[in-house]
Amino acid sequence: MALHFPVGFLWGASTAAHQVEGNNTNSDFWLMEHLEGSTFKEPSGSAVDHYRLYREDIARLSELGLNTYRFSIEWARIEPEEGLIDEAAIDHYRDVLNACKECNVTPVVTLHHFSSPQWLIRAGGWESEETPARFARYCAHVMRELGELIPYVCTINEANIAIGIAKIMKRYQSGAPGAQVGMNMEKMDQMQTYYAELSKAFGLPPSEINTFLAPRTENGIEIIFSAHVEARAAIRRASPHTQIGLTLSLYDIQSIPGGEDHAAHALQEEFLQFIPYLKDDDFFGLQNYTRAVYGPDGIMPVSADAEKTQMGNEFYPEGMEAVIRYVSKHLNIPILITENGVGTDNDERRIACIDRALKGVHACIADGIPVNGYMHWSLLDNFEWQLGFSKTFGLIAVDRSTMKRTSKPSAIHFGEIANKNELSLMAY
Ligand code: GCO
Repeated sequence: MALHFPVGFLWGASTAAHQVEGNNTNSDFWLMEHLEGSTFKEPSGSAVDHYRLYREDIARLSELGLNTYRFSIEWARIEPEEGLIDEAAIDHYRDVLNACKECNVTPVVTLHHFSSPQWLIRAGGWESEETPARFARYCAHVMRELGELIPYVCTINEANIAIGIAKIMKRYQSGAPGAQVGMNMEKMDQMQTYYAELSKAFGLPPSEINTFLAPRTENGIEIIFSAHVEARAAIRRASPHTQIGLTLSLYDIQSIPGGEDHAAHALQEEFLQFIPYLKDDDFFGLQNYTRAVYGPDGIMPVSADAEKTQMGNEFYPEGMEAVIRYVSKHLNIPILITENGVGTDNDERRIACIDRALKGVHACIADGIPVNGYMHWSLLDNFEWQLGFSKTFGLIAVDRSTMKRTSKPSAIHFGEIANKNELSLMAY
């Protein structure tokens, strides 16, 4: 039996600049990765050299059968110092967009994917009242220059990630699901040394270093979402044809008897509270990797017999359907799946992840929910933030000693689904 997808469905894969490009030297992450006592397992270095090899990577994506590429533009490259635009960086991304066009690939561009310019952090970062205006100014500039080549833009990736990070810091070592991003919990103990170094590097007391991937005050959360709203207005002026959204990191939220209130609270905290900021967007970017189950005492540890991913999360592709359903119940705009995937060295499980998640996507579409695309995380094995290169989410493997790319069977499999616009049901 085969499940057919709507004509024009966006089949794609995602990356983020800092995770793939390499040598993002003006970003806050670059600085943090190189500190003594760094919580990063290794620095990003030349990552997978995508800043140089993007044409090859986009051609490969297209040859596989995919028609969409989600990638991010690095703010620290465009504006390495406040107010100073690097025209060569603009030209670079123009060429990335032209490479997509030449391959008939639809670009979905993210304007902020976790990393920020160092100067922004020195100026107060993601707790400063001035950050929304600074972000909107950068977005407007990019969209004035490149907007005609950009049909879809995500302003901020996982704008709600601070909620997930605060939670995992609290429940660290409890065995509950981690954040849907690579945080290195083993090094939590050396946080103090690290913060002292960080303080020197940024010239600020630790409490005033507000990078994006950190717990936020309530005011900080509001600043992030205001940055989205201001950027949206600026982008609409600069490039009226571009569809605008943001992305959130969402869990399938489940409960067992007695856990219903905790689950309801999680839904409110992780999703519902943000709806006022999103309801006027053109689309919603949904990102899901696992489920979180609540019991009478709150979040429950991942069960011992569950299949786990390299990230320690439960392998649970069925979560996708549940998340689409709760999002569409509360938000009446088209949905793009901007990330879903699995860190694994067993590529057959990646195939199972794709098929099982897509089955859920299809069921939602069949019920009339407007899901217009699915972008797998990730196109390439890459730099999983604090966890370095140890986690493999890619459809394409990269030998970092030669930068040679090899498509995995999952890439071929996913490409065939995209080509045929249909999913054949198999048993896993
Ligand atoms: C995210 C991320 C990616 C991660 C992925 C896997 O948005 O959290 O976009 O940067 O690599 O989630 O953990």
